[in-house]
Amino acid sequence: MMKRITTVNAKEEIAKLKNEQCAEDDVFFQAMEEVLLSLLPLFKSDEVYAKSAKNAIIRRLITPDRVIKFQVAWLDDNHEIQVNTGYRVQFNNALGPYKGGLRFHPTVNEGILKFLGFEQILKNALTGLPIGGAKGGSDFDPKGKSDFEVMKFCAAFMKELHKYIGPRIDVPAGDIGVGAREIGYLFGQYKSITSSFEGVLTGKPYFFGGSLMRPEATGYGVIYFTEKMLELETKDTECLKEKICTVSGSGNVALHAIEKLQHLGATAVACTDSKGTLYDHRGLDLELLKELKLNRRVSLKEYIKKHTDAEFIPVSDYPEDAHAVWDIPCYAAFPCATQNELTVLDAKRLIKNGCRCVAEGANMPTTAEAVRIILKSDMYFAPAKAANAGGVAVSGFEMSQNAAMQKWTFEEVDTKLKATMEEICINVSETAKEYGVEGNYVDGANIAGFKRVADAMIAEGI
Ligand code: NDP
Ligand code: 2IT
Repeated sequence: MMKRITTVNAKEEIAKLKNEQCAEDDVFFQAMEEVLLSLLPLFKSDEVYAKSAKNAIIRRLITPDRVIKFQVAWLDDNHEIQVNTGYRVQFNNALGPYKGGLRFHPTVNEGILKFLGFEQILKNALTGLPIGGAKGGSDFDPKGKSDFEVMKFCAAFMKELHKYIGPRIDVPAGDIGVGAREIGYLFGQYKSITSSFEGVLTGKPYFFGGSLMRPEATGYGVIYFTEKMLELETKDTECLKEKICTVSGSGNVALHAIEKLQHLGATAVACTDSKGTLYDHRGLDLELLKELKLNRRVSLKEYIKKHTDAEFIPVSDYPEDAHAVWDIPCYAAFPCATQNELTVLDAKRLIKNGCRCVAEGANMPTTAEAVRIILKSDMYFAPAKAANAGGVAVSGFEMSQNAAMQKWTFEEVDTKLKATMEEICINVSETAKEYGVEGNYVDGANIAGFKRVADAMIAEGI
């Protein structure tokens, strides 16, 4: 008899996974559990997805197609050989070539990349573009390394990775610790090894094939999504205007989110780095932040040398499970640094301080319990896989431009990005409504993304 996916099957699947997981897989499990629980309204009401059990869709969706793990040996400036581990998790290519960023950070391990690769499948599906899901990276720490060392590392990393990627196979991009500099070095090495100049990476510098607006895309996209969500929920088309906002992180995503908030007349008063929270009640000086974090790559603490009445609150001033940035009263909070950086204590403080909206720029920045608390409150919540999809969407646009040997203008890309974020937001909101969970953008995003991937997997067979 045909096995049907029911609430019971999905719960069994979660229990089975819990038994199988190892410590490294904690975050992967957290991401999967959220998705599987979100799918329950779909399984309950939509007969078509009974088929997904017959096709083992859930099992296939949560199992990467392959996990590639390799040694990266490189020569540092002292002529010593350093050894790191490199990874590429090619998760699912039902909708198109594997696609997703590379993260260079000392915390990187297989579990983190599996969580990120899994999220990427559904995020990429939400963009409506023909791209599958993947993630990769290394435990290499670019901090404190010379440009030459970063180049040597990137070359050594690509010496192995090039075997597994290609414009129609797998197209990596940036993530934490990987920006235009690293993508440039990776691209140069790919070109040297293969003698082929092709769109094998996105996020390239503009003058050799990058798309205008790719650096801005994720941060701007988060704000476009939030604006649309607030418009749908409150009917106010200028919800963010003149509002106080807080942002975590001070990297690519955070700084461009702050920039777009400023364009819309909001005041971003706080951001963070791994050392602490910067609070400038008059509004952040974005030009200085870009100089410190993107050009000089130094601590945010340097900011108060110029703005002496701003405050820098070191991480050590707060307990491990709470963060100063979420203790600052605001209308909207934008976690844009890393996973699990907005905890239960933080969520409770945001609610107590009257915050109305949390929108995730980072991947899974809110802990599972904190999400539950926020969803129960009267706050609006924009989940990462929908809200931060602007980065990969513009990566998709870069792939189109490369394939067609074209260059689109900044305005063209921006218009397409805004339209994409609004379409994702409407799709997520309507899907939530259709499955009886109106206003729950977490369930809406998971169901809408899943349906697109499951439909392709069923149609393609095994
Ligand atoms: P960057 O490397 O440019 O910036 C990361 C920022 O987060 C830095 O301010 C860094 O602080 C801080 N940070 C990183 N790790 C930690 C940590 N463990 N604890 C505290 N702070 C930390 O990365 P991005 O801005 O590109 O990425 C930020 C988030 O957005 C990630 O979750 C990423 O997966 C997600 N994302 C990125 C996209 C992109 O296009 N780049 C697209 C979609 C999502 P410090 O400077 O001290 O290191
Ligand atoms: O998490 C993400 O969506 C990214 N790091 C961007 C991926 C991409 O391929 O542009």
